[in-house]
Amino acid sequence: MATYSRLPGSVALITLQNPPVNALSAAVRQGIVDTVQRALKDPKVTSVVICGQNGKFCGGADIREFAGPMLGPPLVPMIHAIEAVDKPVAAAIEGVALGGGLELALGCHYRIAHSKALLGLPEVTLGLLPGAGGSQRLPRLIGLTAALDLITTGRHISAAEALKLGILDQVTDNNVVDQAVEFVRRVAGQPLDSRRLSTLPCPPDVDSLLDKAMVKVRQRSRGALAPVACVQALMAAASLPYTQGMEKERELLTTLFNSGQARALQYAFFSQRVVGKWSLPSGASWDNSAARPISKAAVIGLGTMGRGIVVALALTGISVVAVETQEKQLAEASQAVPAMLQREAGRRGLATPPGVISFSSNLQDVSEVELVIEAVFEDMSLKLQVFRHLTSVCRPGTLLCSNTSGLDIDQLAAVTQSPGLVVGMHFFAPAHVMKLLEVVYGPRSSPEAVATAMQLGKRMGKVSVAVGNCPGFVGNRMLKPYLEQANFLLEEGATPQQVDEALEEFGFPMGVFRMSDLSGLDVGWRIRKEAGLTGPGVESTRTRQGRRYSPLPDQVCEAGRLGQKTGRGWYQYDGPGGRVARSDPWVHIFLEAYRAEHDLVARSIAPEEILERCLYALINEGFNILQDAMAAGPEDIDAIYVFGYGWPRHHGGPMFHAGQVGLGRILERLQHHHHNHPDVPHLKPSTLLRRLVAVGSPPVQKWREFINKERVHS
Ligand code: 3H9
Repeated sequence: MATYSRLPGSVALITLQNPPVNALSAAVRQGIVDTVQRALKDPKVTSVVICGQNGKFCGGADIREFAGPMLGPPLVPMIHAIEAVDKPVAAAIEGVALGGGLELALGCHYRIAHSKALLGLPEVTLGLLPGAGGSQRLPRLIGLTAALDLITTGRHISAAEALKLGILDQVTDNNVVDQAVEFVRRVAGQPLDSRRLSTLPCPPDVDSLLDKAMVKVRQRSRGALAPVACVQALMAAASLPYTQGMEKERELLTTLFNSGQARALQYAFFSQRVVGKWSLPSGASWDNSAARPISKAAVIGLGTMGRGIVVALALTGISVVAVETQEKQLAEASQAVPAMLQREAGRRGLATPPGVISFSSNLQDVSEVELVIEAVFEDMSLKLQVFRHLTSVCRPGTLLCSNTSGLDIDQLAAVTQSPGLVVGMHFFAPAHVMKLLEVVYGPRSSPEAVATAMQLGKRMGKVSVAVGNCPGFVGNRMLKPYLEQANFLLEEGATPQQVDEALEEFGFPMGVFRMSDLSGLDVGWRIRKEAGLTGPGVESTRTRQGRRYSPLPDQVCEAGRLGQKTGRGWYQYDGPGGRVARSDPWVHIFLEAYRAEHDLVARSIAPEEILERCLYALINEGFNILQDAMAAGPEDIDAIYVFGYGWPRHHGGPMFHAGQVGLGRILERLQHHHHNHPDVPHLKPSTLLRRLVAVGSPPVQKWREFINKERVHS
């Protein structure tokens, strides 16, 4: 797990070996302790280089070990022992030095990295802080301001930036181990005192930088504990001697480790990786289905979504034909898209955007591409028309994808010559920025088509999740009962602010009403009109199509209040396009009149009930989705909600949260609410939830196995 070799010229080489990222497992830590001892005792060794196998220095502590008892030598004394060695020790950093990996390097006397290496202290993203001395050594090396930035954001930085900050002593384009060996040979015999970071003074916080940072972090973290603890650890570094600072670091780390948040964030880390290993009910999966290489693609429709998709594709280096049949829209897009591309390329540190974009008003121009993404208006008859056209224009074998947020993929596939080559690609706005992509497979989509769309999503830097073809797919299907409950709560006496505040307190960036105002209330209104739920001739009752219905959002739209774009919606704004939501007396008068009209007596509703009704209805639909095999496992649902719907990451995702609350409790509360609202089917507990409770509420990691077993037996 750590090998030892003596190179000519008295240099000991210690190589960490724990694929794929050389994480610091118990065995690796033991290996390091043993090999460092060996180097220390060997009189022929004058200096030491520590490197990682297979082009990766170290990805940090082994996150998989966090769930069990601590075994093997602890990291902190191991790093102190390295720092105390009286022969120069250098870290030869290739690939990554993250978390405990960078902390190990900070314990070495010198750090030499390859120019392509990435460094960082991302513990905060796992609900932790750099707990192996990183919070105390880094500010001593690079100052408080830079350390604060790296530790509270967890961002990965390039070797060039790390050199500039003073984390690295040298950056090379050549073999990093050779360079490090040469480096330590050169410095052998020089005094090491100034290289031992723990012995250096930490710059004091003269400008109350950390107090100001604490205020900001508390505002921004929306209930997340780790960013606050990171600032507290830096405060300790700035105000206490090193040993006491380390004690504070340990104390804060223990608190975080024992918090549900760290478990949730570590689960979120692994679910992001689990969804990449997709599988379909047919048995096709990531490891038995080959993706096609894509170098030329087309996007049809250059509205907001289409433009974002063009940019996302071009950034991967794909040549894009961007088609828009309306001349005005095409003219606007051909101005806007290159500017968007340039901006986004700049933000990603690319000097020139890699892809080539050509604009056209002629659908014929897509005949030579390998993949088409249709992004026209969300209207089935229009999309069918485009697909009929595409299947006659494109060469055989072209993959046809639809950017839809919930329409039937199979219906689109049915009008093409090769239904197996049709999949949905549900992007989220803005498509070149948002991380989530739902890849929707219909009953006839081929494994190759799914594999290609998943692979393309990955190339675009997205978290791609394969989902089944049902109305709303996974994300929007679950959103429906959530929104529905929010409306029912208004009918019963809550205000939009009370609902939003409860959800924002839970950690959502925006409550449902502020979010609806931002996206535009007419989007849902149009969908409800198409579904025959509202519109001329439909009676304004609280029951539609045999179930409870709230006409409140329709009536708000009928009053011309479409959200931020009209300056009024559930809130009032300074004017059309205004961003700051203020309570609107009109809404309160409107709600009172509505309740009077329907003989509803307003009651005071506690935030706990708001959360239960909204979140448990959403979670219940998640169980229905798992039962219907529209998502392969709870991790898929959780990744969708964390990356696409603003679910607070420190709550892991809706299904993880259900496990944390306790499945028995969720079931009991759903039963209670369904009893009070028997005409709301979404509150009726899902059969899968009942079955899981009946078998003793297994942890979320076991649900997939349980569901698959049940499926085999049914
Ligand atoms: C820490 O260090 C705490 C300390 O301060 C001290 C406390 C006392 N452990 O992402 P990939 C697995 S906290 C275990 O697909 P990439 C990963 O699950 C740690 N496993 O590859 C996956 O497994 P599988 C701070 C890990 O090339 C496989 O490796 N460190 C770890 O796209 C490949 O991963 C971090 O937060 C780990 N530390 O990206 C870094 N890391 O094949 C976390 C990865 O079974 N890691 N795995 O699905 C990363 O950010 C990325 O994995 C990395 C590679 C950039 C390294």
